[in-house]
Amino acid sequence: MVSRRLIRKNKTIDWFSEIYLQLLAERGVMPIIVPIAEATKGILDEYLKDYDGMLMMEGGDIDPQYYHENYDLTKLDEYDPLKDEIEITCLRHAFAANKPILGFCRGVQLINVLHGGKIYNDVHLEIPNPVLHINYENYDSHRHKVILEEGTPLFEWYGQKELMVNTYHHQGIKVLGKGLIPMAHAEDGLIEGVYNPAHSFLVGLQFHPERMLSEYKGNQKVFDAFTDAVKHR
Ligand SMILES: [Mn+2]
Repeated sequence: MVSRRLIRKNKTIDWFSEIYLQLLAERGVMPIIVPIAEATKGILDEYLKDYDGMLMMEGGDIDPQYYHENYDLTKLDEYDPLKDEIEITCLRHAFAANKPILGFCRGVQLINVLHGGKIYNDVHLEIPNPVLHINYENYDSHRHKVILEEGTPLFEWYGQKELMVNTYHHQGIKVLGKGLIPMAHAEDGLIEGVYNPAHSFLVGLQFHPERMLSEYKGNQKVFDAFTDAVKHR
């Protein structure tokens, strides 16, 4: 898991959504957080020799160079080339080593890029008649519908065809990467969940089960499935 650098009260802080730490620790998995620091690059290879799985969380926009598009970098939100570089190094390693991978929000977008897919720079501008994917006034209470695909791990975990999910993203999967299977989509057609059946465990969700834990039993099952894969390697 890689941290996120934010400016708070004019100071740079390394931030991490602590609910992930709790959910993993509750399942007997000790999370290790990789800091966004220049020096991390020099020691990353050593640490990538011994780990059991990779969780990629939310964050700012991915540099479009990683999906071969030219875009005005000044238009990106929270552009952090060092975070991009560190996360993509980690993900490529976990992918090549067939280690369990779970991604949320930016994490699913990174997974898509890893598979050669492309990203919408702004879903609300580029998708015709988009549903609201982010409510800037209130991230936590926002919900929109997703429709699950039967026969996928996501459907197995939730056991129902439709969910109302918490999302807060302005980017999203535009062209699905090779080898990824869609598991859920919003009513505007945007893919909100993917997996790669050829990998030991590789799941990406655009929505946030960790922020709506009391609403569906399936939310916990997402983390059960990931940590089971991590522990049984
Ligand atoms: Mn959404």
